Amino acid sequence: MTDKIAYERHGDIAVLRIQNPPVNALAQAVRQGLSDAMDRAEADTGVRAVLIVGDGRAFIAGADITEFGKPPVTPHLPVLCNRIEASPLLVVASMHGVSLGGGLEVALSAHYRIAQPSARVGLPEVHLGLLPGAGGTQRLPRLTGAEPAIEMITSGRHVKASEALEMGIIDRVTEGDPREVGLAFAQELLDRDAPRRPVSELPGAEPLDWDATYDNVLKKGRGQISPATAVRAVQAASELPFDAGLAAERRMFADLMQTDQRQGMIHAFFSERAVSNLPELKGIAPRALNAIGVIGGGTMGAGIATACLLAGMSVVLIEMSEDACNAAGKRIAGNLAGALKRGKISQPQHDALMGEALTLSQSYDALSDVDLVIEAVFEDMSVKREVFGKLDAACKPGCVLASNTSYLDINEIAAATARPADVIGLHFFSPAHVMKLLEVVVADHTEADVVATGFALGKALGKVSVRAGVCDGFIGNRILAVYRDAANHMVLDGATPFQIDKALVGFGFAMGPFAVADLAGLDIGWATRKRKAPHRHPQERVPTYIDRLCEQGHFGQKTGEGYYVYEKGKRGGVPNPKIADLVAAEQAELGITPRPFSDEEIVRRYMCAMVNEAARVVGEGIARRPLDVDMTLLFGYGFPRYWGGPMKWADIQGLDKVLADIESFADEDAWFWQPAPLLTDLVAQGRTFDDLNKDAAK
Ligand code: T1G
Repeated sequence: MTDKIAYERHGDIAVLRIQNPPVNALAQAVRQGLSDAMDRAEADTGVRAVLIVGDGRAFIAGADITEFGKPPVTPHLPVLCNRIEASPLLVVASMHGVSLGGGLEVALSAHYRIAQPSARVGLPEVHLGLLPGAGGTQRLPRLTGAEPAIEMITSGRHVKASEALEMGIIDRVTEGDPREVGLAFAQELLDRDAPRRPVSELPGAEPLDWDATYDNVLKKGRGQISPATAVRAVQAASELPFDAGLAAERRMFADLMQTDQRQGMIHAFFSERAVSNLPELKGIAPRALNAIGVIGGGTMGAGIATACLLAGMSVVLIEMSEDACNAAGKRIAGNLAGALKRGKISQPQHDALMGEALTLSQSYDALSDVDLVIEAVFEDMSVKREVFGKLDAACKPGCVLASNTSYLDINEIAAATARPADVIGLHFFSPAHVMKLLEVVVADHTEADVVATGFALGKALGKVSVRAGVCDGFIGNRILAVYRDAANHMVLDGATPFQIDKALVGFGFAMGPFAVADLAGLDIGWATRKRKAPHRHPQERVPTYIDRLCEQGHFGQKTGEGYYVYEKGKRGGVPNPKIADLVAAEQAELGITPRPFSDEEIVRRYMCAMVNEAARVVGEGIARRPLDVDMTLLFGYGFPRYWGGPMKWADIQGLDKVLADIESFADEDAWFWQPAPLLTDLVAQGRTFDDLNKDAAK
């Protein structure tokens, strides 16, 4: 018997308590312990029922994800679930906190289930590039029917106890200590001689139009395969006897385990949890974060204020005039109305946030008591320095002074104050109350507890916070500029912006770079090209055809015309016919003979440019670890999660192949395609980006 399961005898009931903190993951020792404890209960004279319950904050959060990719060890979970279900004793599961994946599958192998009102159940395996592999796709539809099961499995969502009761997944919802309510329920079942109810013996799921369902789920997955594969597994629960269905599920699970997507999504799972855990911040207490100041009430300022209000902080927002204050108030009201509509907040919460929690003012004196202030004014260094000078005078000692700049030098901004140690960059992404990414930009003099305060704010706002060093564009925008350049070069050489967008949507991005440029506004790129022109390297290729469009006042979606033409009230745009002529004119001017590009080559060049610049960013220490880059691109730049991020993608491709491609591209443009030293070194050492993540975790 392992120490992961505590065995207690309580009258006719054997209680099996799972003890594997923090979330009772079904590691080998837990599975072995459960199997042994079932044997013990069946051999324990007088025992008529078994109660399975979890210690700590959850029933079971699923299989132990850290075991994936390693050789599987017995007892295998599907076998254990069948063993539990087949027990001659009555088996009851008492669930609290989360019962996810293999955790819910263990509960479904019990004959009765009781749960706390706050409990949540789910089969989120698709978020790991997998499907439920211990009978979940066979037992759940037998309880809920095929459609609710497919919705639950392909969405991977956590279902509240009240809804799970309605769906027939659980039999009772009762408040109280999980062990006590479980014992009372089991005793009641024994007292009324309730029968064992193996779910596997229930009739299979009703038939559906499986191909249509499969195609629909595949389309929604935008290239992710696990949800669609799960449809085929539920189909087996409808068309095959239980054991055959279980075998089919097992085959599909094993196939998905071998996929790149499984690697990518598990990498994303652990990286999302590791990215904000910086060794150097261990034991460093953040400063207070009750009252927040925001300078500037434009889209970003209003979004940041909204995020802080939604996190329960009071906000003082400063604007230059009364009209501007009112406009900021309206933007925030609009954001909060949206949150109310999406059910993120209740009406009373909405009204409270629109009430005393928000102060709009034109005077910096109103900032005298805030703990942290975030500047979100126009992206101009002299304006920023002027604002920070005022903040230095107005804010209390110990107040953290943060800038939301998306590329300007934080050191230069900090130098406008007498307290550079209190200055940090907090780079939000638009819309700031929705986008999960927060770049915490650490300047030369930034104090460690100020960095800790930046991460604490990120956690409080529900953000994925990434530490970044100071350079033009920090992590995300710096890398974006380079892969965007690679796309522009391909346009000059013969690919159309529309083919490039289609190829990258095929790769898994929600939108291609040119559609994104139209969404963000072409004037931003235009301003950046103008800003960088004086320092441009003579060999740098920068297309000018799009400047022609900007000169005509066409800035994308906001003006109705950009790379695409947008009809009012219609989603998406149609390719702008003017682009081809503008490009052809520039090609003629530059003496370029356009050539065809395959979608594969487009994706390859785009990704190689991204990975190469990312390797520079890690090599220079702007990003601490490759996983920091991966999380930045996933949560701020729409990178498809099932690849795990560009660095994980590169590891999966093989860094030697990525380097070889870059070196071959350099034949045409040696200046742009200079291999990053870190990439060359890793290939020479036969190491991967993941090896660097592991080194950093030591
Ligand atoms: N395995 C291993 N470690 C896990 C884990 C798991 N299943 N779940 C959480 N952890 C670790 C996590 O890495 C972190 O570690 C700590 O626990 C706290 O987690 C056959 C194939 C449960 C909702 O997908 O969604 O069953 O960083 O920081 O925000 O069909 O964790 O502290 O070192 O996330 O409160 C299916 C995954 C598995 C659930 C808690 N289960 N976990 O969230 O804390 S596949 C899942 C979660 C499966 C079978 C299949 C969340 C949570 P560290 P945390 P949290």
